[in-house]
Amino acid sequence: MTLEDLGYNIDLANYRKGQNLDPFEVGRVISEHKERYVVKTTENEYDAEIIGNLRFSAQKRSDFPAVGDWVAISKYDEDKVLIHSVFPRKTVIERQAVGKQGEKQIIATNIDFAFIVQAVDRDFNINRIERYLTICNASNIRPIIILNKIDLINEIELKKLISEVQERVKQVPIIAISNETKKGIERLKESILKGKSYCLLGSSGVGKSTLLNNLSGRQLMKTNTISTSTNKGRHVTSHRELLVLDNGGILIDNPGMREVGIADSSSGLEKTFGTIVELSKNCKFKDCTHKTEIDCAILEAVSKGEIDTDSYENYLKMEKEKEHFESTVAEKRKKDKDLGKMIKHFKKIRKSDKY
Ligand SMILES: Nc1nc2c(ncn2[C@@H]2O[C@H](COP(=O)(O)OP(=O)(O)OP(=O)(O)O)[C@@H](O)[C@H]2O)c(=O)[nH]1
Ligand SMILES: [Mg+2]
Ligand SMILES: [Zn+2]
Repeated sequence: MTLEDLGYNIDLANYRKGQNLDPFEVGRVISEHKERYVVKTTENEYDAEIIGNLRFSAQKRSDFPAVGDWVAISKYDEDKVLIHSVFPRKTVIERQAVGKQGEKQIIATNIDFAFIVQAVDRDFNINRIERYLTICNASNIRPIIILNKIDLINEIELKKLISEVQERVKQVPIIAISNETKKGIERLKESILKGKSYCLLGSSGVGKSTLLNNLSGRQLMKTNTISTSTNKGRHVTSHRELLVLDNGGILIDNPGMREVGIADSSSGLEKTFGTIVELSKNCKFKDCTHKTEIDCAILEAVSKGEIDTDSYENYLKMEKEKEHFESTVAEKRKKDKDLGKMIKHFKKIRKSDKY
C-alpha cells in the first residue's frame, strides 16, 4: 500500500515540504472515538493521541483531528503514535452539532464524493435529501443519491420515487440498489474511482454498513441483524471508520444521523437551491424574506408552479437555521469580547489598588 492509495496527493506533499514536516511520518485518521484516534500509514494502523501543544492551541472542536484528516505523526511505541499536526483540509463535511447551538461537528474531511443513502421504505424523504445536499455543496463534495432496499417495492413504485426526486433535485446522479438482491451494486462499484474518498451519509438502518460490506466483498462492518421493525432508532455503527476497497476507492462509514442541522452553509444553500437563489435577485425588496412581500419573484414562481412548494418551504427552513447559527456565533463572540474587557478592567483596578 502507498500513501496515494490512502488518498495522498501533490498538495499534501507540498504542504509537508513547506512546513518542514519531513522528519515526521504521515498518515490518515481512519477512526475517532473520544479523543483517541486510529491512524493508518503505509505500514500499520496505530493508536494515536494528540500532543499537548495541539490540544492547548485548539480553540474549537474542529481544530482537533477528524476522520479523513491527514496528520503528521511520530512513533513512541510498537503500535502507538503521537499526532503533531493536522494538514489543511481540502473539504469538510459538517453539521450543526446536536444540542450545542452555534457549534459545528465534523462528519468527515478530505472527501471527494458523498453517497447520500436513503431506503425506499419509510425512510424516504426528499426534504432530507436536500439537507444532505446542502452540507455536501457547502464544501464542494460531489453528492450521489443512493436509493437502497429496492427489493421492498416494485418497478412502478421505484420509477415514481425516482421521478419525484428528479423533479426537485437536478443534476445529481441517482443510483437504485438492493443489498438483498445485489441489484445495482455492480454498477455502483464500477463508478467508484481509485484514490478518491467517499463518505456514506444517511439515517440509521438505511443499510450503509451493509452496502460497505457488499462493496468490499467482506464482512468488515457490523450491521443490524435484528429485524428492523423491532429495532427502531437503534444505531449499529457507533463511530466513523475509513476503509480502502480492493478497487482503490476509499470509503468512510458513518453512524446514522437523526438530525442534519445546517450551520454556516450559505454556499451550500445557494448551490442546492440555485433556481430559488437566482430568482431572489428579481424580488422588489433587497431584504425580501419571500414570505409575504409584494413583487416577490419567488412567491410568484411558487404560485405558478415553477418552484416546488415543498422545496421552497424546505429552503426557508434551512435558511432560518443558517441565520440562527450565525447569530448564535456572533452573540458568543460578543460575550467573549465583553468578558475580555471586563477582565482587563479588573486587572487595572487591582494594579491601582497596590498604590
Ligand atoms: N430488505 C433490505 N434490507 C436491507 C438492505 N440493505 C440493508 N438492509 C437491512 O437493513 C438493516 C440495517 O442495515 P445497516 O447496514 O446496519 O444500516 P446502517 O445504515 O449502517 O445503520 P447505522 O449503522 O445504525 O447507521 C439490516 O437489517 C440490513 O440487513 C436492502 O437492500 N434490502
Ligand atoms: Mg452502520
Ligand atoms: Zn422574495
